[in-house]
Amino acid sequence: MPTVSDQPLQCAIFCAIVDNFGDIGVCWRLARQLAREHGARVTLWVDDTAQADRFLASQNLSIEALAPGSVAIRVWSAQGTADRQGLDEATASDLLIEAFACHLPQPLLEAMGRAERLPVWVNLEYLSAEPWVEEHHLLASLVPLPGATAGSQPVRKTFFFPGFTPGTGGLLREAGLLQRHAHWQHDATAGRDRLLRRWQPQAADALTPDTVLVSLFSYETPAMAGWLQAMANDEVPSLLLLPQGRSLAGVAQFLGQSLRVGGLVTRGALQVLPIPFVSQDVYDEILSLCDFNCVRGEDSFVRAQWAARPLLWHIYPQEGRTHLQKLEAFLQLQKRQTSSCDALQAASGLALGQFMRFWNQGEDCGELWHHLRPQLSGLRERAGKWQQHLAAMPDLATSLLRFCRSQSR
Ligand code: TRH
Repeated sequence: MPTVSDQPLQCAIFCAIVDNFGDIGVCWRLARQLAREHGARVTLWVDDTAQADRFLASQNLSIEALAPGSVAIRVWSAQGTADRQGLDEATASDLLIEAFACHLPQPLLEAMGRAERLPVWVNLEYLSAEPWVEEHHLLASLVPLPGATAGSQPVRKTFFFPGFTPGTGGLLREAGLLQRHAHWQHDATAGRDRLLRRWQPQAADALTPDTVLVSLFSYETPAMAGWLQAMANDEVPSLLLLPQGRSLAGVAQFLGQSLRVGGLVTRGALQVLPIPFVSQDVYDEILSLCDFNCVRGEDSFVRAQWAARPLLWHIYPQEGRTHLQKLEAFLQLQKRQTSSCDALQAASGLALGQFMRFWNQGEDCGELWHHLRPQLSGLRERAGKWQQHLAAMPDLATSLLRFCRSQSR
């Protein structure tokens, strides 16, 4: 049985980087919070150092420069870890997190089979608002370890689901995050000015009080052109912040020209400002200061909810269009939870839901945007209520540690 003493909690997180930055983005955020707020010694095991390096560079970090005693980043593969010591350390941890069902390497399972004391072993699942998540959260499977001594019992691996309701593990939310948003939003005009001057003073100078500030971090979709055209045709100006990534090609195609960071492009009432891929902390500030955020995958989607601003979720496309069910589950849950909103806010919530369905099915959203854009202030209030509702639940890192302690003696 695992034990957790007064010593700092030792935690190993195994992350397989499938694509993009979502897997490492979530694991890094969790690792950092466990270390900073809970004093844990965390090793984040990644299977792709090149991608990890790229991600850390975007966070102005490098593997070598990580503060000793907080989070260490090391490499694993299906063959195990670089040396035996790595396997021993992971086996000796108090909490072993297998992120997104990444399948621990066989040599580690064998080392666990030989160990006298085992960590609390958790499979951290993907985020979903589907109702079955509550039923599956904290279910365990019994895993027979290879090479375990005769008569030894299979080991419990617990499925830990992030989620939006108290019956789940909650969402990643570090201490002070909501206060930071409140601070940024307190004087949003000055904040926007400061933010834009980082990349293009001209964009800051052109900003008017009625400019709709939008951020776009999506996957490729044919829905994009109609939305951009609607902003270009609108009677109020929009400024689109476009971080480097997969949205770029679609916007460039719409504009009919190549784009470079800091190069402001104007089409009618729409201005487009390509910006660098910034650190997670600066990205939070962008989400906070924009009137509307298009986000994707898992982590940016969660961060936009903490920013309490209306969002468009470009959900990670899955085979068999199961992602559309996930989108619907989220929309329905949000509708139920914000039922105390007044009739206007409720109606604007429905319009936003429709916009997300169209976007995720690659349909033209232009007309919908004309209808939606004037409702942004009502949607903002609704997003604020949703943020408060979510913040009343324990955050994911705290829930994980509570679970770990409940399993220890
Ligand atoms: O990158 P994503 O699409 O990630 C994922 C992965 O594709 C994964 O395989 C899939 O399973 C999952 O989605 C559902 O989107 P996500 O989750 O939003 O991750 C992006 C990360 O990048 C997030 O941590 C925020 C961060 N980010 C920055 O640090 N700077 C930036 O400028 C931007 C735009 C994002």
